[in-house]
Amino acid sequence: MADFDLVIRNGTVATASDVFASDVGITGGQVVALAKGLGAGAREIDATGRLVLPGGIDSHTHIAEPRPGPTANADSFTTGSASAAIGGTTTVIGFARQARGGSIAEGVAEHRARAAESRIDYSFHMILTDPRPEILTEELPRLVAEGYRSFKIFLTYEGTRISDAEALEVMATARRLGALVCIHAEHHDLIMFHTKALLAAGLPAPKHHAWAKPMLVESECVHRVCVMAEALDVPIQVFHVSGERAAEEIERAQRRGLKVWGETCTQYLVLSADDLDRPGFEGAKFVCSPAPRSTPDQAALWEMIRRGVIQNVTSDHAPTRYAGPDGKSAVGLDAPFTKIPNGIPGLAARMPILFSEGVAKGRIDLPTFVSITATHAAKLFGLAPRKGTIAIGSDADIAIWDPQKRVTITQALIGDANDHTPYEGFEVTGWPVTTLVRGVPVVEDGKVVGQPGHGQFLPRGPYEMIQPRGVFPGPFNPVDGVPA
Ligand code: DUC
Ligand code: ZN
Ligand code: ZN
Repeated sequence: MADFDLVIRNGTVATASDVFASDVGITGGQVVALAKGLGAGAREIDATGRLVLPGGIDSHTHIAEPRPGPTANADSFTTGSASAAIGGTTTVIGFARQARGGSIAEGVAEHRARAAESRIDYSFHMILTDPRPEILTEELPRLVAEGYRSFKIFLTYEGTRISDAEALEVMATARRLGALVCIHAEHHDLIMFHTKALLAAGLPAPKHHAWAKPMLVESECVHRVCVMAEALDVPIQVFHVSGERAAEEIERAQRRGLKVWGETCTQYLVLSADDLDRPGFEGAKFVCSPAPRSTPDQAALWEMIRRGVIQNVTSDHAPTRYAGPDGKSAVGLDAPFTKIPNGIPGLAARMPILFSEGVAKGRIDLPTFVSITATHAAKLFGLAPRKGTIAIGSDADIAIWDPQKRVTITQALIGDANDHTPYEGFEVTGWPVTTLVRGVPVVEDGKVVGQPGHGQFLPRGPYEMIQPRGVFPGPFNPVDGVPA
């Protein structure tokens, strides 16, 4: 009679705080023992020479999100979750979107149905495109209580963006309900001004996407949303911080004591505006927003990670194929950058690139890697301590890494439904060979073995980290209309 369902034996376990030699005993999908020399498992994995790490949490992923044509999101949850697991990720947070004029509850129900085929666990942010009073006061209280505890708002993109006045109403609602607001912060009118001038000057190529959205459009808006959050005493996360000046705004807000958290993405650490200038229309494969920046910006972001200003690195996986009737090239090989759908894929590449560029190259240590890929996201989005760590009682979401394995990233390896990866040819050291979700192998020796539907929805209840501070800059609390 075995003592455990599964024992991972002889590995080196790492969490966001410790690195130690230990076996891991798993029963009923949870970690139940951590010690050397554990008794027998019904199944055993020999992890000699391997790292045993918490499975990644990618808290910013666009999987199977519908969008108006002609282009389309390439992934279903079946393919997206396979790709995530290939790269060591065991939980994704995706986006349920409100259609303008429509209901967010409908968007959530539709996305739940799509996500039911996921092989790994999942939760959602709700994209609010039309925060009418009845949405804020009737739908959101119900949905937050059901476990959808974060909102995304956009301050740019026609058809998706909301005004500053609406953003303030969303923030006030989040404060009342105990939800977290995540923000796409770019100065819309300034982007439009640049865009008009670029097109008038005959500068419509993919590389001019970055010219239309210089760092200033982001850093101004990050500053603005931090001020709004300060005035209303509302915790926020700024999504996809792309370079130094935007990160400095986050740091300034944090120094004022605000609960402002910064996320960056793999692409801002390893890609640059030069990639948008590849021959022909190839630059379209790198069009995302904010735009990739410069090599000094990449270095500044690593420094911000080391200083703890940026605590979370996601993929912002937003896959559009290049070829075919719904691909990026379908807009026309001479189309202006304004017609190219924004977004690049990156679910599988995220953790290997961060491990290789971060840990293997000595920019960050192993606990920091665990924190930025899993633990911080678990805490910030209310999934801890069940997710994001290896501890007694946590879900056995585990990626077993070969830290020496050298891999050249190719689309064939990535396993999503896209037809290209922006990281094609990128060489990494370190690769997750086996990925377990609640103790069940989803990837084994590099092969996807997990079944669609194994993934579970993760409702998120109230939690301390996103409670307001109770500190207002003046004598009045404008959210509740009472003295502060
Ligand atoms: N930017 C986003 O904000 N979302 C998806 C893709 C992108 O580039
Ligand atoms: Zn965004
Ligand atoms: Zn996004």
